[in-house]
Amino acid sequence: MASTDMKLRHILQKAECGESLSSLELQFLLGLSKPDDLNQVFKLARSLRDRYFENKVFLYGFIYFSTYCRNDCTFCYYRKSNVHPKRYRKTESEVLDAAVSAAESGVHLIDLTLGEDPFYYKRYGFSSLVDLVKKVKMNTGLPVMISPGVVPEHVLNDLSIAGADWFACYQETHNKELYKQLRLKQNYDLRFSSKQKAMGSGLLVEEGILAGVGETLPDVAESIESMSRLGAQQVRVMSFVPQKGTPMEQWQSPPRIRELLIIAVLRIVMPDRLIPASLDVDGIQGLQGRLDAGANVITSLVPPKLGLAGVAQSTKDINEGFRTVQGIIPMLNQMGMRAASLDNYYSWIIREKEKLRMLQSREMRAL
Ligand code: SAM
Ligand code: MD0
Ligand code: SF4
Repeated sequence: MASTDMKLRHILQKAECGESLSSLELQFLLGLSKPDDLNQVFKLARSLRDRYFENKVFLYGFIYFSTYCRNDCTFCYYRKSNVHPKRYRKTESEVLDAAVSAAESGVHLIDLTLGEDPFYYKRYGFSSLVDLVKKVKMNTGLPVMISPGVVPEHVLNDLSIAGADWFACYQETHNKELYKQLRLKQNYDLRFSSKQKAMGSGLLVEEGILAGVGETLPDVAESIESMSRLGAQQVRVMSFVPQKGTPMEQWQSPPRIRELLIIAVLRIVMPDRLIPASLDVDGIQGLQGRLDAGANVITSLVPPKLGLAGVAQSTKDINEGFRTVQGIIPMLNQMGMRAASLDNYYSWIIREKEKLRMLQSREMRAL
């Protein structure tokens, strides 16, 4: 047997037994390209996922309710200086209608997302955000994720008290030099520590990276290790999609195998974490590949016809109703998978919050 085959087999065996992998081993996996090798990695990723989650996936409804932003991220369509996007800020009752409609369609969670909209950073702005979370939770009875960008610590606390379950905030890369080129004039450490603070407030955290923005394989390995050290409950990767009117407009979107391999390696390193297959990159077309790579959450389901946008794909598949529970169920079933029950999802969240509390009290005692 060739020595790279032996090496691959050895690494996958270690991973299967729950042994941790070195950075070089992660890089080796991330650098594979032969179809047969890739299939072995995906197969292990799926079997680890099934060990913890069987064939059940969680479904997240996405509500991008304000597309105003004070930041100028080079990769993002909604960066402040881009003149192309339609800017909107949905009213409270519009958000509630969208959330209820998503809940009725069968999603397990409502993800309330916004740009760093100056409206919320002004006096009393954050209290209206906190209020919105409370009302979405009351009106839908569902777990809520909030993706507001970096907010002050007391706001994280208030959001948690108001009933938010998750704080999502993606570092994009854990290479500080690269970060500087992506999130212009945004403090790396502040963004990273907001996630630790969120956990301190009892919130579950989603961390994530972009693929195809100039990162190297050692960068990706470093990111995966960083996400694992952070202890994020949900970890994601999304392929960069070039956006009109931005400095990265002329870049190419990376070959999808890169994102798929990263999903698989995330699953191998963090087998019991939630890992999204986002519909925001390739729409419904890209779903099967991502689930086959080991993802167990479908995100960016958007209620159609309400004038709501996606992020990386601002309109793709939305009004056609493909980014809905109904739109994806046939494909799930074809793959032998199914939507989890809401009870399944609630139990997972409750268990993770309990772990978080135990960790916190242990840390307090150690002080
Ligand atoms: N404004 C908040 C923030 O930046 O944290 C919330 C929005 S956040 C959910 C938007 C995320 O979508 C980014 O963190 C990035 O990972 C992803 N994203 C944005 N533009 C993208 C693009 N062009 N291609 C792929 N992913 C993109
Ligand atoms: C997604 N478009 O799930 C959404 C977004 C924000 N928490 C998530 C990037 O792909
Ligand atoms: Fe604003 Fe978020 Fe886009 Fe950056 S990624 S420009 S913070 S909406």
